[in-house]
Amino acid sequence: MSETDFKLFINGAHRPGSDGATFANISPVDGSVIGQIHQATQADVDDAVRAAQAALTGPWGTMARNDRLEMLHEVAAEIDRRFHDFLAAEVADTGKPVSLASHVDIPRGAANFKIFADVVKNVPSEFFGMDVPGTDGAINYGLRKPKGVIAVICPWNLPLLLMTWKVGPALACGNTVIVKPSEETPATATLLGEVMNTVGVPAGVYNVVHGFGPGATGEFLTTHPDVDAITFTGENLTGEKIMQASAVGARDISLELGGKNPAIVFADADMVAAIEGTMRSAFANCGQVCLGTERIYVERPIFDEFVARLKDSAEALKVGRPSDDDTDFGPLISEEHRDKVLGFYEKAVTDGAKVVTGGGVPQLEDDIAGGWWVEPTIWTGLEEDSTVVTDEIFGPCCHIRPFDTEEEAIELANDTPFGLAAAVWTTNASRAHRVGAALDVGLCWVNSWFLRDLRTPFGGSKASGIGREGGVHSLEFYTETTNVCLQL
Ligand code: NAD
Ligand code: 6OD
Repeated sequence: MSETDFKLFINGAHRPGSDGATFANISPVDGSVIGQIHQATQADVDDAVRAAQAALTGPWGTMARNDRLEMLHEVAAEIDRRFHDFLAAEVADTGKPVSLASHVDIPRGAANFKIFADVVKNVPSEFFGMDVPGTDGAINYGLRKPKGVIAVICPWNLPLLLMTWKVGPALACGNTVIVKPSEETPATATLLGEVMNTVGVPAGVYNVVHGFGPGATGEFLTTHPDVDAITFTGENLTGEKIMQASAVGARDISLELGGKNPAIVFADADMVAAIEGTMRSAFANCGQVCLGTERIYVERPIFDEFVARLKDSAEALKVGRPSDDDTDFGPLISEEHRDKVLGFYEKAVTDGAKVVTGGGVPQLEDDIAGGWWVEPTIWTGLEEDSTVVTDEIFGPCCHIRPFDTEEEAIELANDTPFGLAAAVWTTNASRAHRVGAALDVGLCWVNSWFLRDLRTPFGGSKASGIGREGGVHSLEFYTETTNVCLQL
């Protein structure tokens, strides 16, 4: 892949879009153009779907399962071998610090292939013996078959991690995929095409179509009648549109959507751990993590200390060039997103917030001052009905409010249409179990955050999504089960 040219990857080959249209890939760090992205037309999407269908009945569909799973281990090994290419591509697209991408994004990109190859190998299907009077009985067993051609629609915040989180299990289950990366982050999906070819994954198994969403590549893909299932990560309104598209033909869908995630910090918490964990959950990836904390409820006796310590830690974050080893805070993804986040920073002030720290744009050296930077920001004093406290901002900011009782904290945390993730900080084990069970979320971390075991169910409750992926739950989504009932 040339660094400045992000082509489609269809049927095993990188190629431009059929009408030659491209658009610019902009660096979040300084606003410069880092490349041209080739845009897929309806005809290109049709080609990709045809290639994916052909691969299902061709060498991929007929390959022995163990050979297929072994091949996915080789994909992981090749990502590891080209670690620095993936790292450079991800950092250039997103502006995230190398210190983060080298520990989270790229290793998970490889792990998503290995772990799901092993899940498919090791998870048994169902079996029921059955009494049938007057006979020797019957046996029932479940056969898992690939669902077919899967459309994988991805966001920009963790491009390789979130794409392979779906492509890994989809391929392990024997499907073929067409990936539509975010228009902001085309690079690692494009690069993965090279890996597939190096390893010998048959043409048509992994395809990439670049472009925008509504009325463009994304919609061409999700409305394509020969796509058998759609897995989507992104914003709620986009998810609703894609769900409408999936209704045509009654195609299966998995939705991983937004959140407005709470953290609850009890007075008995380990303060050092709670501050360290909340620093990550509020500010990692410049706050652009769907699981991130934007509402913090702190038990009143430790409220002032918690706010003061979080402020000191936020002010100690090293904002700067992603390539500097000591940088731990990068820019937002785009100018549009920066304007949205700064709009919330203004709204917080209008709504009467006390700005504990941040609230603006940091002073940076001239060569990077043109990027999409904002300050890590902490507020107190807002009412719970302020849109700053109710709406997903997806930026490096949080509101902190005191509480007096466990019941009050649970009620505040649950008072949202979202239900993605929560973090609870306490050293009281009974309380940890009690609160973990009472929170209406798909994921509840206690004394931790974003600690991932890929065998566990992952997804959102309420408006934060439909379905679970991870471990056996991914197998449920990426396969069709046939029950074979055999009279003995
Ligand atoms: P987005 O919804 O704007 O875009 C996601 C993808 O959908 C992009 O590839 C886009 O081109 C495509 N798209 C947009 N409209 C489309 C349409 N009509 N048809 C088909 N495709 C379409 O989301 P984003 O801004 O890229 O990502 C940020 C959002 O993602 C946040 O809300 C965040 O919470 C959410 N997110 C959720 C999870 C999770 O696991 N629950 C993980 C990461 C991000
Ligand atoms: O860790 C994962 O598998 C996952 N899907 C993380 C999502 C992060 C959201 O930004």
